[in-house]
Amino acid sequence: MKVGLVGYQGTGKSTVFQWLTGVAPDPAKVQQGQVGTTKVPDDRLAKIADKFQPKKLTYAEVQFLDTPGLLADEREGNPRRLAVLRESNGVVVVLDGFGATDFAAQLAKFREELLFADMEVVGNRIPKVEAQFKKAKPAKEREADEFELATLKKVVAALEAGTPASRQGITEQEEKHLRSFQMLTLKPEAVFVNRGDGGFNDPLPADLLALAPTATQAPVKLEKELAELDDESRQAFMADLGLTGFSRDRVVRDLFYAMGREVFFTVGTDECRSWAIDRGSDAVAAAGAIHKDLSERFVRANVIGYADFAAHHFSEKECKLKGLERTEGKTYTVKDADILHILASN
Ligand SMILES: Nc1nc2c(ncn2[C@@H]2O[C@H](COP(=O)(O)OP(=O)(O)OP(=O)(O)O)[C@@H](O)[C@H]2O)c(=O)[nH]1
Ligand SMILES: [Mg+2]
Repeated sequence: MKVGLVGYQGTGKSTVFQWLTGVAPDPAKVQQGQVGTTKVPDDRLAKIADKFQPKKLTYAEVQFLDTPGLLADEREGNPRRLAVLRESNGVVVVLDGFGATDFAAQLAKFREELLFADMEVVGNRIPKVEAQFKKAKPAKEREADEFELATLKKVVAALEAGTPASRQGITEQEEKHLRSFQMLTLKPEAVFVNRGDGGFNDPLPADLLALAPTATQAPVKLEKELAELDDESRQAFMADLGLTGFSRDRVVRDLFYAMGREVFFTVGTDECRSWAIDRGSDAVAAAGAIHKDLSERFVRANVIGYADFAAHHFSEKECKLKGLERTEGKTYTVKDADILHILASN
């Protein structure tokens, strides 16, 4: 999963990128989108590992992409700057929360950039399809061209009216003609407010909190600076500022879940591990996250819910005795933090 950090110039994307990934931003790489990888912290997995003391402890990961900032008053060049995002699986809009206060207006304006970029890429295809009508073609192909053209025009009109592709009710058949555009407004979107050293304890405005997924915030630069201090001064400063802890782990988790992902666990004395999957995945897809082979030879999954596992000392044996380990088939919808044991044929 690759998540693009996007925003206007100077909203702090590179600062947030470094804070999330520990990777120093390299101006030479930003045009292509610099990638950094982060483990998704998980207290539940940490507790499981406390019990199992495995040889290896492995966390699911998420990749963040630092991208070039957009120019607020030069819309023409922005689609080109956004092109680096096409291959990402989701976008995090980073808003300036240290120099500006109009968060909702910033977001609305930025969303227009995404709409505009999609309009351009889809709209550019229209004359190419129209040119097809000048050629003699069998009726079947003609019909396909007509369908494609109608789809493109409908999508562009809706984008022009301000409706992101994700809310256009695009059908499977229409999606086939749109897939190659990798539309930005079709990707999951989260909003992050990069707070300055004041106001970070204030709640976000209601319209941002009402977003689904809800917007999150943190004083990123401040936390980075505090992390560099020695323990004593850090504690003194934090007490002064009314900061009770660092928010990086929470933000990584918030963004991971905001992208429509969740985890399941595999446990044992060799390895305890969290695996990232799309929310709502079935057991076969979960097996495929471990290994393609495992999904192809899937027979069944033994499942213990996390709450049951925790309530019974993280003991598979105890859960089995209590009848809390279920046997599930291919179509079982995995729940976040399920403990899975996949059984496959030889
Ligand atoms: N005061 C203050 N300055 C910040 C904060 N976050 C970032 N900055 C500053 O804002 C400037 C831009 O930060 P970057 O992280 O480079 O912003 P960016 O979004 O990557 O910028 P571009 O890549 O040019 O679009 C830097 O000078 C940062 O030090 C903050 O929370 N408070
Ligand atoms: Mg930058």
